Amino acid sequence: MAAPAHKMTAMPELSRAVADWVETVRELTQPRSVHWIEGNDAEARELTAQLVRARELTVLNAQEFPGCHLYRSSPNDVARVEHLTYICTRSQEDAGPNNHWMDPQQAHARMRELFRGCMRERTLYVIPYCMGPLESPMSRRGVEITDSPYVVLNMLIMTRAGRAALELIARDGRFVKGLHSIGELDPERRFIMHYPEELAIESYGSGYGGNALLGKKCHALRIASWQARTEGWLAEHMLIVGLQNPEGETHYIACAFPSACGKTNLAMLVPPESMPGWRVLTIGEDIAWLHPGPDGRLWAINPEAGCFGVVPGTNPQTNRNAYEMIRRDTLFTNVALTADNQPWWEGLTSGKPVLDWQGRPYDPARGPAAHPNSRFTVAARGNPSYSSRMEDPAGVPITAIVFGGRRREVAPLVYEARDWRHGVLVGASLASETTAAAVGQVGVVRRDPMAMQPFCGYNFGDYWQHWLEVGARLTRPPGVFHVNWFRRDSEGKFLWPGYGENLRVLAWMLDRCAGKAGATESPIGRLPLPADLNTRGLSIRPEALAALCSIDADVWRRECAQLREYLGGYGSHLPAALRAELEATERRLG
Ligand code: GTP
Ligand code: SPV
Ligand code: MN
Repeated sequence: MAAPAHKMTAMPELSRAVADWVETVRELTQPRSVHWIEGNDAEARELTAQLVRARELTVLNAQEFPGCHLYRSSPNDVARVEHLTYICTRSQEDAGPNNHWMDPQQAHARMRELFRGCMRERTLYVIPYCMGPLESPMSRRGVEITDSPYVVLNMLIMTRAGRAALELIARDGRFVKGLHSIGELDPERRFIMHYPEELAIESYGSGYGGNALLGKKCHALRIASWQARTEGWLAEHMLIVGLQNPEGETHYIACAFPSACGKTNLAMLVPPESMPGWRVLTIGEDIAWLHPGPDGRLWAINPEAGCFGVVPGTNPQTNRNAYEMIRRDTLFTNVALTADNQPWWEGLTSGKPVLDWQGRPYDPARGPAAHPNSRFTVAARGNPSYSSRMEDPAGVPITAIVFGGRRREVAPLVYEARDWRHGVLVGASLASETTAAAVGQVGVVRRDPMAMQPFCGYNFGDYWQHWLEVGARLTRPPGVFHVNWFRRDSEGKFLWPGYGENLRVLAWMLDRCAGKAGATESPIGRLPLPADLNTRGLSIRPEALAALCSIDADVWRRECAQLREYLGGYGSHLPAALRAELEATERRLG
């Protein structure tokens, strides 16, 4: 991406629009200096060295974890803050009951007071970035201004950032303006504001991932979902993965699971030994932008360039690819440390923590050693199952869409929607136990339609209508499925082994899409019988498998009643077709 230094123009000269905006922000925030991010390796190395000197980053054991660093956040800034995240549209109805709303003028006024003079003694960084391959017509650009060098390092990994992105902005003229300051890291002075009508974001008071890396959830989901609605595409909280079967045929699927419910792991799944010949090609692991193509299929790109993944639970048995990926050039946030400076987290089967995620001597009485939402930031290319199709400007065609939640009961291992319209209801019905990815209680079931509850930038009622309309334009729509890897027995143990074994379920889906595998009609959709799944080499009790492949009609009647009440909250915005689909399901349940 870097051009030879002697040929470079000063970056502000590339785009007047960006330079003017930076100047306005400089006057408001009063930084000591302004640094335009070029996006080359030397710059990243220098920023890293600077943070190491300032003791904000710790260099990890260079033999075992070469190029890796640890960052410890403020203990009160470890997750997304949904209660402080707002969609600021002129009309509250456009934001919908699914979002916190504030009047845009009121929000701007409030944020202006927080931002005033907030960068004194700090450097203001300008990060031009591109979401999606530089050459793709589906890509979109933005500029993040931040006073956090940690955020800069993350954005350099997570997006295509720097001069090349700014050149595209100069050509195209349009960009999302994202203003971020860590402020005082005071939870009482923290807001994440979105202005979809202005293509603008203002974030203050947090340095954590989704609150602060503005290209990610703020731009690529909340703002992009709004744009996607007006332009006829979809911006979704989905992984994208290619599955090559032993015959050499590859199909791509996109899966929407809520935060910390298995997208990264599925996107880089390691096939079980008893399924030889299968290959996994990772395209994306958190966000997908989906466009109807001229061939009537749905085409997907991954707007990101890296992964910001959950650390706990990662080990060579659960996911060898993930474990190998994070052993070099990785930025760890809030993990524990061993005596010889290796990162440590719950779920590792070797090593032992001496310092916890806050840098205190580890004391099990104070809770886990690594924060449950500790994260790794690493380039997508470091993944052993990385596929260069990720750089394809046309994206990849999608054969199946999979929704999934974390449900200890109710939802079976897998079921198939009857068609796209029913699939939209299945997506809208998604519910999942909350996780440590957001501040708040963990483990309570909440509705999380399409895994987008925290991320949809507009009224869910209008969003479901948009899904129906996108589907109507597809002559070869993907099959739609629902999965649950997280069913438990009465002792609280997972019924399904998960991880690599999930490929058995995915293989069934692809066979269904090809019209090959068997299935049984049920009131909620089509389920496999245990015999329809490839269970060769799988160690599972037959009763467990039978339980996973069945539904309890009473429980589902209750589930439908709850869904009906929830959907009713969207009033006249709820598409009639969804109400009709729900009624049909209720009739089938009797
Ligand atoms: P976000 O980055 O928050 O959007 O999360 P994600 O959906 O990418 O979740 P991720 O793959 O990081 O998984 C979150 C947690 O679930 C980790 O602790 C994983 O070890 C665990 N997990 C992932 N897949 C499975 C599975 O198939 N079964 C079980 N039991 N746990 C899983
Ligand atoms: C999630 O919470 O869904 C994440 C992490 O992927 S964050 O970037 O913080 O949104
Ligand atoms: Mn996510």
